[in-house]
Amino acid sequence: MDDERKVNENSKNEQLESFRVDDEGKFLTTNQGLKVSEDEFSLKAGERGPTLLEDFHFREKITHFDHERIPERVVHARGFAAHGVFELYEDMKDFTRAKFLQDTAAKTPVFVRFSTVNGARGSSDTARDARGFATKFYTEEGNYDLVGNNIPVFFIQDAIKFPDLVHSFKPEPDNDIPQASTAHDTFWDFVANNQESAHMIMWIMSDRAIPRSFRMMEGFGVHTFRLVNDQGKAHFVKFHWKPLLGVHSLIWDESHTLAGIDPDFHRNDLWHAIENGFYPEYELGVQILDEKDEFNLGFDILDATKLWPEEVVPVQIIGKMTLNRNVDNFFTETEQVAFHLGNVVPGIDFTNDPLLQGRLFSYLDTQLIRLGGPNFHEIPINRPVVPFHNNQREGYHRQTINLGKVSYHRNSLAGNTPKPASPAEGGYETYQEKVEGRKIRARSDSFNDHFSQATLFWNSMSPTEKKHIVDAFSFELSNVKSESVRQQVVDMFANVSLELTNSFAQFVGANPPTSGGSNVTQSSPALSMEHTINSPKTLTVAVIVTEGFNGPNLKYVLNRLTAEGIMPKIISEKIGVVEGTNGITLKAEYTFLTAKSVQFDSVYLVSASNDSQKFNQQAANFIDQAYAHYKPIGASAGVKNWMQTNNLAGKPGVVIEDDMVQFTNDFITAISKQRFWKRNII
Ligand code: HDE
Repeated sequence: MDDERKVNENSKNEQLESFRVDDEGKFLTTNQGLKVSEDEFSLKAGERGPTLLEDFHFREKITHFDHERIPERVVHARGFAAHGVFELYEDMKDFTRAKFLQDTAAKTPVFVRFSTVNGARGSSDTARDARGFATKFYTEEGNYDLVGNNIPVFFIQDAIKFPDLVHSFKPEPDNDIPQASTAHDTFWDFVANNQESAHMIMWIMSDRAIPRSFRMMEGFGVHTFRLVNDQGKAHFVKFHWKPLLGVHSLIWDESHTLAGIDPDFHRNDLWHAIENGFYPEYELGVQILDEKDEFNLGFDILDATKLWPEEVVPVQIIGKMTLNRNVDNFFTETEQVAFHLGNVVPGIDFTNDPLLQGRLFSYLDTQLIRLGGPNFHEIPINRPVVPFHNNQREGYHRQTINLGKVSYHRNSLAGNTPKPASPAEGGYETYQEKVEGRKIRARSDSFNDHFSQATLFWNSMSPTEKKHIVDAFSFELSNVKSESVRQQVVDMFANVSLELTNSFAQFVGANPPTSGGSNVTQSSPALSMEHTINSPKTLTVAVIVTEGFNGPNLKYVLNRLTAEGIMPKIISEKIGVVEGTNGITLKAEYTFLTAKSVQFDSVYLVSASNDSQKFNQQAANFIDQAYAHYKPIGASAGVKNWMQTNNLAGKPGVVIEDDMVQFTNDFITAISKQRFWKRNII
């Protein structure tokens, strides 16, 4: 009776294979397969005459073009995605029936789409914003979607407020300004008047909202979900993705500059990492809570503005996801992928989190308008890798050719099939949570503490992270025109920390708060990025060279850097071959016209130009900027004097060659460290 449900790592790829078309070397045809003899000139009555309506080829080509856009996502419009595989470390049978969380030999195909939330499809990658982190697992029991963000909490507690939140942060409706930015009146007006947002705002003002790379950020399911095992026993669960490269961020000045010179910064980063075989890896973690502890954490676990501190409920690492293949086509895969929280498999269930409940409605509804009808599950990227059978028929763009006459249940003509499966046969069974209550539009009192965890977050930050949060508040509020809104925000965040508000109130033209302060003294070290993994892998070095560089020395350094997984990028006077000593040559990919310091993690000055003052000045500017952004700087022996004259020698994170081996070791260590906050920068 049952269908073939074996899934392996290649299942999705094999399924997509049948939809791939390679046009190269083929004759041009219409969509009807007719070979076309002319594609540059429309059909006319005479060489200078009017175009004829009869020109079916012209009409087909233009009509298709006119319809080439679909609505962008209301939120998360700008995104980038990749294929990969999920492997389980540990059998989770005690907690869940989900087969892909039981079989440690299984390799489940996945598709992940990262996104910004606020900006339009063409906006910049590096805007200050939460990042979407949506994963579709193509499992043998159907698709499971974990639609998360890189921040573990959310702005609001009840989905009914989502349109209000989004209207407030999107560009203002009278002039459609500003793009992809929360630094404007309506957003901060929303914040001050919806104080449940306090905790999320602390994350948004922190460096988490300007990630260095999609490969270097965490992911969170945000809501409390349920895992249910074979015996029907349930546990509460929070999902985490932990990047093996650690969690790293840009700094605000960089992200601003990048928005102009490389708006595709994160796309480029992910695409090239995968193309170069540096596959991004994230471990899947779960925080599991026994049902009897539902009320023991000191806050309501149904409230999406709360996280479970890792020191209280440890994160258990259970598997790993590796992204190992770029898409073949952005539109058909990244743009058309349709995530939905309601895509679950047996053993994963929901809770009454009112934000989650609302999302269960919204995602399906959104796809109907975006993808033009109810058959979007047939689009290749959305198809499960196992067959689907039901009595749904017809609708726009239906592709399945269902056989037979019967499309209803119950029936006798088809032996009453397709038929529901019992749980033992793999049927999804909703967890039988006991629910009773009066119909009421209200929020539980247990959702009313909006500030304690915002303070917990603040207390957990390092001095550098705190400074960045203060700077972010100062920047955002300085862009708010309404004096009253600025004051309201200061007064609101006084409840989080007076240290915080006193540090920025005066800069934003507001009065320091007259009351406030918090009694919360706890911190959660896991929240600080200072304690993350530092690895040199996949970090970039801008290598500045001119003709006549010391060939053997540079070759040695570059070999060592690449052996560590570091990616050197050569910058010179012109692109193409640069000749060094001993017949050693390099290929420059960039000049100062096409490369700016903000695009690289570190810089290595190898040689200066003997005959170009301009080149030397540009190199100096490049290094100044890297220095101001606290980045590692390496210098070869040949430019030692130059480094000394420019006052760079001896500064934190500045490594100058004396001994080649020692220099290389120190430079690699500096690159792994990424930032040298001890520099005295005004
Ligand atoms: Fe979403 N969200 N969301 N969201 N969300 C959408 O669905 C919505 C929320 C998230 O790469 C939309 O297909 C409501 C939290 C991601 O395609 C829409 C609420 C979290 C993505 C929608 C939330 C998310 C979306 C727009 C409040 C983190 C991009 C396009 C209850 C856990 C998925 C679409 C992709 C996309 C609704 C809140 C994550 C409108 C109503 C909390 C990663 O349906």
